[in-house]
Amino acid sequence: MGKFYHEAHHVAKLATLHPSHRHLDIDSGVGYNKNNSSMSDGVHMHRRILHVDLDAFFASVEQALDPSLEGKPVVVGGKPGGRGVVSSASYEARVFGIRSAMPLSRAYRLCPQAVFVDGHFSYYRIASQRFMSILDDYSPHVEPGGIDEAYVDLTGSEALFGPAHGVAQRIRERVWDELRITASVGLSTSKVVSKVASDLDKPDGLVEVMPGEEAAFLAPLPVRRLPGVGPKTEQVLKGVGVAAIGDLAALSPSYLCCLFGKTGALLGSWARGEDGSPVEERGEARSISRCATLSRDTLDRPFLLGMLRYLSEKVGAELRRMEKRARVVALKVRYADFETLTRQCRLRGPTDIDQLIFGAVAELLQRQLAGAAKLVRLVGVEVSGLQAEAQLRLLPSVEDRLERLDRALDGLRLRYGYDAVQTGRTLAVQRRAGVFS
Ligand code: TTP
Ligand code: MG
Ligand code: MG
Repeated sequence: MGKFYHEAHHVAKLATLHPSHRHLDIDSGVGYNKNNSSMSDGVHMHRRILHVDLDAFFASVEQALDPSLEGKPVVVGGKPGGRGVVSSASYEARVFGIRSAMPLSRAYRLCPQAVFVDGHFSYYRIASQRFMSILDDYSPHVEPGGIDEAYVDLTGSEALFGPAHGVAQRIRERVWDELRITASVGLSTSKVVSKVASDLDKPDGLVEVMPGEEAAFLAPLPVRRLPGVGPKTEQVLKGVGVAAIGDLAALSPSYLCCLFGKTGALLGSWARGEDGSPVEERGEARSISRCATLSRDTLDRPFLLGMLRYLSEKVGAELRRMEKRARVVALKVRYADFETLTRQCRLRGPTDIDQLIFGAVAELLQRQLAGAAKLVRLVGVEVSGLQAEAQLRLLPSVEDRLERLDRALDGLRLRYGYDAVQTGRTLAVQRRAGVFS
């Protein structure tokens, strides 16, 4: 296994914090319009939307994991004797006509010397997450369109990152640098046009469609290139003499409605390069929680506080990993008779600091247990009201120092395990309950 992927989930965040921008000799791809200037952006405020899609994704990860597969035809989907289909074929395999969704037996007949692998889905997940987090560095508006592709809205980010074309190029370089996978990018004023563009010069391509050129760009392409046009739609269109997207664009909305119902009109607008749909933000986690059922029911305060400290640290580490801060902290208590309650409080400001989360939850516990007689069976810590990390403060504060300390501990624990560093409180818990094993 490539060491790189082996440790991928550990280094993911480091890589994002310290982006490497080493120059790479990557083919810069073709531009549909050689004039890459986006001077008109300031005047017309055209949207600048990228569609980024990784090339031969599963097969490329296999090649990155095992360098002996580099440059070889690789087919992911299973052994050739199997009854499955190809999920991904490297571009070296595509030369032989092998494509996704083709029966493996047929792929084998086309290219018996290809390397057939079952695939490693957990690595595809890791690579996908790392890919998405690279995109997150350039825009808050990143909408995944599948495991290996996403739309990125760069509108208005020129002052920060420079022209969108350069950002597209940097993203491609970083994906190669950090994942050893080539990415193809389409850049235009809409999702639909960028999606078509990213597919046009695969692999390792970058195609930019200038504002105002959308319809002309699409017109000569076969209708199958348009999202939403599958084999059936293609057949119907062929039946009425439509083969190119330009022919489709010329049909009236009412005629398209007759052919395809409501979606017909939409197809017509897409064919003209008209698509105002926004890049949706990702459905993010709304809360983070960790709880623990105690090894025995208890009312022992130091023990319960130690456990809450441990859970606060877990929640805090997850917040820092997600680069989020929380405004609301909640305590969950389940008593021995299974009565369960949640108490929450709002913090003065959003935080990702273990000590502040613990402080809030400890206070809630003290209040909750004042005068309580029932033994506690489970405790939990939950944070919500999540928001992106605040901007840097001008002057370093106590909080900044605490946060730096927490992050340093996160790093140590990633390498040496949770037990490597403990506070007095959690040590007390470990001695008594052995909970961290
Ligand atoms: P795609 O991006 O459609 O294909 P790809 O990345 O393999 O190749 P391309 O260079 O043309 O983008 O799909 C991404 C992954 O999804 C692909 O690597 C494997 C999986 N997949 C399947 O399992 N079955 C399929 O039929 C398709 C199309 C994809
Ligand atoms: Mg792909
Ligand atoms: Mg894809």
